[in-house]
Amino acid sequence: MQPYLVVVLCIISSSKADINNKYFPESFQFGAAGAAYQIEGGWNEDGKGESIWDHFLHYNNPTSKVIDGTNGDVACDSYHNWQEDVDNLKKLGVKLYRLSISWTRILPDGTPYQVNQEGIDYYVNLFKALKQNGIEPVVTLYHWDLPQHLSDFGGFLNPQLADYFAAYARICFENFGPYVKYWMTINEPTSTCGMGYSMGLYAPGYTLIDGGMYQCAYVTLLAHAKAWHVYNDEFRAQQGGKVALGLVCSAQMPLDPNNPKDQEAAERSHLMGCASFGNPVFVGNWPQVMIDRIAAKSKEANYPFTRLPVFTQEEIDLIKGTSDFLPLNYYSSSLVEYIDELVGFPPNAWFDISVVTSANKSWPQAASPWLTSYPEGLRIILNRLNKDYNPSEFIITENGWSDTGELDDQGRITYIQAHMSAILDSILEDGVNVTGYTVWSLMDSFEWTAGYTEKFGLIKVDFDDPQRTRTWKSSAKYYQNVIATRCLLNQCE
Ligand code: GBH
Repeated sequence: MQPYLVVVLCIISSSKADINNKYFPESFQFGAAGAAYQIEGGWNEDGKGESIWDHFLHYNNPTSKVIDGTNGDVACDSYHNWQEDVDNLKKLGVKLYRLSISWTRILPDGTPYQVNQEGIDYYVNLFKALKQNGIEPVVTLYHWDLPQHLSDFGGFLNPQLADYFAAYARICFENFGPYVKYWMTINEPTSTCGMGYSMGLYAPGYTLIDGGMYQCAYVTLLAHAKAWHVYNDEFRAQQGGKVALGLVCSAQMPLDPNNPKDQEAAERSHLMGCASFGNPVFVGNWPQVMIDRIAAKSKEANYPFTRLPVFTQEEIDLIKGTSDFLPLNYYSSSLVEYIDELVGFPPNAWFDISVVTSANKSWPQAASPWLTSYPEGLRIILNRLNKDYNPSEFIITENGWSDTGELDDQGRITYIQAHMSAILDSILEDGVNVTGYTVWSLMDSFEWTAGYTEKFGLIKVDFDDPQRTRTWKSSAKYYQNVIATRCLLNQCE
């Protein structure tokens, strides 16, 4: 045997030895996840209106926005193949299926003026089928596919969007509430505000680098809070579900753990990232360091006001306490290095934070450039959020690994096994109440700017086949076995 092979095998077996060999608690629920634009297709069928992603990818040169020039017009065609999706979920043995509702399937122009019954029927049929198979839907109201009409109104830059969103949420609660116990209002606002309104890489494609992201964050928080209050005031007593904002967070660790400057930079990176949405919802208001730094940087750049919208006390109170659980998306973590303050014009969020982040070179690299594997980071961030926010319950609503689509996807197995192990450590050793896990993703799907080049699915979808044939990968079989045995290894104790 080649010496390097021996080394590789030792690494694999020693890492397996770190896998938690206890059983998952009886109450823990395994699941899988996906999102409307990424899987449904049927983009203009049965009365569905145009979303910003439809618009973004129909009216621009496709390869300028998405690496392979593709879009979600058909995707996995789950609009037609949903029964097969339910069959696969049932076969896997999951108890949770996280999906999102396409706003423009329900309200074609986004306004409550006209409700599209065919859109309502699609989801009701899906929810009924899930329930009949003992699967609880975890429903995201907004996974990035804003109605184009509302984007023309200013989208997440216009505070009135919060009222439109609350009206849409009410219609969803009315029609789907009887089937749904877990609602997520908005998925990963850090991603959609940053990529959509500041970097311009996601729809609607704005490059408002000085303040688009903050205005979007402000409107997002108002929209989320108003939807939560609609549920709380009008539906909770009868429906008894939970509503929360979906966060994406990771461990921000000092590059040099002993360097106080790196420690401070790492803390700042956490507070101006994950906590920029976590604090308003769980604590009230933006983190103070964010308020102070953006005010100072705005002043330096000759703004006679701060670029971070200032909440009124009434708004702080409206938003605070509006999360009934903590849906957490976790993929990878960062090492954070202190640097001198970045200055330049125009000012922007990057300069406002002024840190450099990187991945440790020893962390395995996925097909997505931004994704490396550091399972311990999940445990670290869970502990942090548990301490700061003390939510009644965590669900890991996204976690997964991308490759180029191989059926024998050992990399995905290694990643999800290690991350589920970290979750088990958190539950059993740290006393963190994680009640569920919905792996990203059930099937290969449209991966935004990466098109169909990065595959996250447990199940392969043949995008060249009009039938969009689904094929189980090795990871699906592994996950099926974990669910059946509630154990990550061949044997548990
Ligand atoms: C998730 O975001 C999304 O919620 C989900 O829809 C998606 O399918 C999944 O990731 C996998 O991609 O283009 O280099 O600037 C995870 C957090 C934030 C990761 C935005 C990618 C853009 C990186 N994402 N980020 S880059």
